[in-house]
Amino acid sequence: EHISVLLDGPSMNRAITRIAHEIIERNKGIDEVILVGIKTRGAYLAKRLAERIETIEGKAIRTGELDITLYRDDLSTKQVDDQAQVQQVDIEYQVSDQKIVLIDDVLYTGRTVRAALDAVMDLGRPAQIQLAVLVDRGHRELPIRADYVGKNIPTSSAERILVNLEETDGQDIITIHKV
Ligand code: 3GP
Ligand code: 5GP
Ligand code: MG
Repeated sequence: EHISVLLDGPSMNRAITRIAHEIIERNKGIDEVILVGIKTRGAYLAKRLAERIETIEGKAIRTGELDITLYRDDLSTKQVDDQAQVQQVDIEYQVSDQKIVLIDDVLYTGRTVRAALDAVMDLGRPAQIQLAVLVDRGHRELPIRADYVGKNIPTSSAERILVNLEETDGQDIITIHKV
């Protein structure tokens, strides 16, 4: 099987540092910002972004987590039937009037993010919801886009992006695979 490396550890590290700076700049600081990671790897990325932002700004940033599972209906070729379901909401802060930055590893159809938007808006009325992803692989099925992108990687539907993080997989590396 042919495997290509899309992002090695140092490149991933630089992308996360850049996004940390972009989040601070766009929001004119972080006082009203809450980072919300989508489990599993999005939550670890949120923690890394929080650490970096805290180092740059010299103060704490609030974080939370969402657990969202995507059910793909294998019997149907109609992807319209896919359901992204929120399993758990772990945001201990009031979201009203705050700027929520959703964070995920890969953005694909947009269905996971749509479910995340619902879950956040069920908690109150945020001032803004923004989206940060490490990889945008294209193939959106909904009108959703990311505000912060580590790397745009055009893919075919038959390809998968493998995101390995130190916390979950022992090393930082992103590769692309044909399936
Ligand atoms: P994650 O929870 O860290 O995001 O969905 C379970 C895991 O499978 C995900 O880990 C994700 O990295 C990986 N995965 C690879 N391809 C896909 C895909 O097409 N859809 C989903 N939902 N997950 C995928
Ligand atoms: P979407 O809901 O946008 O179709 O898919 C986003 C979610 O599915 C992300 O949380 C991501 O983890 C996962 N996902 C979709 N495609 C891929 C992929 O090619 N590689 C990985 N690692 N995850 C993917
Ligand atoms: Mg994910």
